[in-house]
Amino acid sequence: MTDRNADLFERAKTLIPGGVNSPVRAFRAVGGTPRFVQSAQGAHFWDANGQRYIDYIGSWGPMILGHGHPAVLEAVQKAAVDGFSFGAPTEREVELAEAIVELVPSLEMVRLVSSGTEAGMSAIRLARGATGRKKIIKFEGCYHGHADALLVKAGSGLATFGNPTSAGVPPEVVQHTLVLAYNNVAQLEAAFAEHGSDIACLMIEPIAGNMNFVRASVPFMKRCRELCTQHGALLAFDEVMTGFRVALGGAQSVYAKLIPGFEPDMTVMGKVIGGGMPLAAFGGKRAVMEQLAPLGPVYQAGTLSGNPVATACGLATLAQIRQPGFFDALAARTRSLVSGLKAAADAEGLPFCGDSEGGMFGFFLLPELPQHYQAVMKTEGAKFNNLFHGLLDRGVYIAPALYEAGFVSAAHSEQDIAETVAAAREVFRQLVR
Ligand code: KE4
Repeated sequence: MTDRNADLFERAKTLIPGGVNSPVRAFRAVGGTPRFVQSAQGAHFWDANGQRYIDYIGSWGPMILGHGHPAVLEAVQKAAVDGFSFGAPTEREVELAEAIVELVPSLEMVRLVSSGTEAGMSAIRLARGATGRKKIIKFEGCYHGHADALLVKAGSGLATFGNPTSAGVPPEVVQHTLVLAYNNVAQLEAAFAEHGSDIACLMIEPIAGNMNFVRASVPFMKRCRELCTQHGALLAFDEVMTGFRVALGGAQSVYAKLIPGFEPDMTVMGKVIGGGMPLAAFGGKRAVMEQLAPLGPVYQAGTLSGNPVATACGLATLAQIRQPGFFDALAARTRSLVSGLKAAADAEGLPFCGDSEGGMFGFFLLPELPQHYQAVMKTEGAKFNNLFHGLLDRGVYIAPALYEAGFVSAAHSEQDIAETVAAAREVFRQLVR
């Protein structure tokens, strides 16, 4: 029997670099042949061979309701009939801005764009324009999209100005990007002591899903807030992954419960906000946001920004997740997955630790939860790759890279969780041999 995934991958590779339109999809970290998705429904998708998988990627976060939710499908179909794109303002953009500002109290205004990268890039430009400052702080292991200024890795000794992680990014472009270790208060304080008056913003993933799942500690997050306030820098939360995913109010609502009065100055959003369609956003206080064109001097624009079909998809998705009890149920289902995996790993004597918040989870084949990037990378890559393929062979699709988070949707049933845990137990048993 031919393997249509392999055939499609060979065809794709002659026309599309690496055969994919986003690198992580190529399975290069884990090896093997990517699964070409033919269709999806609920918590499952079917590949080009008709094989079913339980989907724990969900398009890397957007599909929080599961694939093909009827209310969302109906909203998108109706919007499409009314028009795909106008390049002119629409009522739904106002409705979506109202919903976002209502659900994320730190925001007074938002600007809709088409991708998380575009939102993050624009937020950085706005922070620099609004403060008149050049430097930005990011953390090793956090990913904020592929804008040049953010494609930096820590210098040789951390807390140096970044070195480009990508060819094509001139060192001059990243010379003002300071890369610090996540959860390292001493480095943070030293950076502000030295550069505080020239720092435009500190951008952080509050729960770092691009390190699989690493929480910013409360003391660390408190100091980020205090030092930004003290030095007049903007605290920018990159909630592209955590926004409307870990809680209705995003990760900032989680930290507001732990740190009285906490809120960021700016927020970058994406993924869930578009429900699977190309839609992202960035927002903040009015005084900062009104620096944006056409009002202010900071230019930012987009042909498909606030696209009428995408805003319909986002609004229909938000309408579902704001239903009473939605996040309680989702968080409980996600916790049951992580605790089931932990029990299975313990039963087989495999080092394993996991964590979750709302519908986002992560786990490590390590004895304890890592607090920063260097610790995350202590995971044995080969062991993770064997786990990935063992699960894939059993119809369970997790992220094809150890540094990526996982996502549970409202469509994942107790049976899906039970099947996943049973499959994992078999694979764990093989891993410890
Ligand atoms: P996009 O440009 O891919 O829409 O968003 C960039 C981005 C920004 N900020 C955070 C915290 C993100 O996680 C992302 C994108 N996430 C990756 C998965 N880690 C998307 C998957 C991919 O690159 O194909």
